[in-house]
Amino acid sequence: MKLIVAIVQNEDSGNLIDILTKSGFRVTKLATTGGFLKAGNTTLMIGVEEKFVDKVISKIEEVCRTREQTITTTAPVTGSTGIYVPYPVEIEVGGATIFVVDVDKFIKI
Ligand code: 2BA
Repeated sequence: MKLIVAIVQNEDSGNLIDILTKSGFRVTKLATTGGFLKAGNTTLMIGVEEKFVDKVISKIEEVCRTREQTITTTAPVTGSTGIYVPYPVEIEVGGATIFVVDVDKFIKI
């Protein structure tokens, strides 16, 4: 058995959970926060037999979009003035970050 851990954007999570559950997969949703943006995202845990891993990944690919996000960073005005000015930088977030890990034991009581 494998555990798929998928970090997705909040905007995609509802849709993705619906599609996965309708396809017969079980999903646990965790509310998480990205370390870089310090903004909310969603982590999904999906336990599946190995033969279904690619199917789940293709569902994630179907739903999760890459989005541009603007962050503000700072840079010195000129070398030695000690003055920093904020300026916007575009970054690309998502579609999804996916980890597939081996499950040693799966117990349901
Ligand atoms: P965050 O850490 O908030 O990162 C959001 C986006 O910021 C990233 O999108 C990436 O475009 C950018 N970014 C992150 N670290 C950066 C850095 N050191 N320099 C420049 N840009 C940086 P994604 O790569 O799509 O990642 C989305 C979210 O997935 C991340 O949110 C984090 O929560 C998770 N994630 C990504 N890679 C991970 C990893 N190796 N381990 C654990 N979580 C990861």
